[in-house]
Amino acid sequence: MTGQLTIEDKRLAPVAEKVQAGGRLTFEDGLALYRTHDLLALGWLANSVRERLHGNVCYYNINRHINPTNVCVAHCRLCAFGRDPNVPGAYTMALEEVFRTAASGSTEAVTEFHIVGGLHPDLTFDYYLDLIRGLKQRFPQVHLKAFTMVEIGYFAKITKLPAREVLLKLKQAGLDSLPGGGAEIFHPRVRKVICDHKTSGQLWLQIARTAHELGLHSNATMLYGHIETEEERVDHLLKLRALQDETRGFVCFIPLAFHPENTALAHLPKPTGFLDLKNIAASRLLLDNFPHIKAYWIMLTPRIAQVALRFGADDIDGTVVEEKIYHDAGATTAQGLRRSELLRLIREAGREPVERDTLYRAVTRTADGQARIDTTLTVNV
Ligand code: V47
Repeated sequence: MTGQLTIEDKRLAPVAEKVQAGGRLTFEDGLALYRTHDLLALGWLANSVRERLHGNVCYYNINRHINPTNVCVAHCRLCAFGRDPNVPGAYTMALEEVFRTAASGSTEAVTEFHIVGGLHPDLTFDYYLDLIRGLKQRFPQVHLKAFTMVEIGYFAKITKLPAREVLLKLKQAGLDSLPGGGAEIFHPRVRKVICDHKTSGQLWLQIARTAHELGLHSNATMLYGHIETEEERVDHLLKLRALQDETRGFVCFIPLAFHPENTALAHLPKPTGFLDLKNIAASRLLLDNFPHIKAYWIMLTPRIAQVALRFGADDIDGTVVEEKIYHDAGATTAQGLRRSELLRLIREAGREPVERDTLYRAVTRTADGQARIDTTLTVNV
């Protein structure tokens, strides 16, 4: 493999040797990945790991996002989605509306609902339990990936229950796994500026640990391209890697590009395509114990997400149907994509599309479009 790799940046050479020998990268190696401009060498290395793990397969899913409320007490500077109650644009769905929304907008049977929302000052924890129960009752075949660690921390606060109890109650109600949002950058210097009142990085990790201990898988994210340093990115990734060594509960990592429009950080420049691909590649190389790296097309744009499939990513996410968080922050991508469009992106990149469920089990479709999940497969770690 070395023969095919031309390294322009000599600082990458020892890192490349380590990667090719299957070794674990250090903090300093991580900095070298972020500091290089030799994007092709970086991408080649990440692609070699991606192909070692997943061959030519690229995963996608048929999913639907649901955001029950945008009312939020956190007022994060990074966010354009949250609203105060009773201001123009603020909304909170009654449960029947959530159930109606869940059933709407998809042309074929979804296998996942991705449910996240604001930290609402008045909704009780029962609202969320009833939401999960109601969805499970109406859509028993759909995987419920709901509530970030930040929302779980907030439910613990309003109920005065330990996070473990909150998670257990949600699990009993029908919660299947948790999405990866709210992680941002764990370092307190950054959190103080971009999401001052949010769950700390340490608590985010602790809640993820607890969820994994209870048998709930989760994803993880990192929000990049705002005020964070390269050191803070590497620190974030290595904290995730350390927790994954303990629990093996993370399924997928999603680097999220910051969209500044309509946020209190609107003066910051937008992240570039170069930085997007660097983050995909660096995370594939540093997170050696994460099974999957997702190129979330909504935030990367389908164009960059497609290229990312050759820079370390093995997943392009899904149909989504209705995205609000990025679109409130000025995303110009579509709110959803049809399966045929995802297939085109994947095939044109020379990858073999495989429909998956949330836990990366292969999905086949019956003649009438219903999903059949291959339950003999476990999470592909
Ligand atoms: O936690 C909020 C980010 C996240 C902005 O688990 C912003 O499969 C950029 O976590 N610009 C929510 N980002 C999205 C998320 C996610 C997305 C897709 C798949 C999965 C998964 C998880 O979006 C938030 C925050 O980090 N965010 N505002 C913004 N202005």
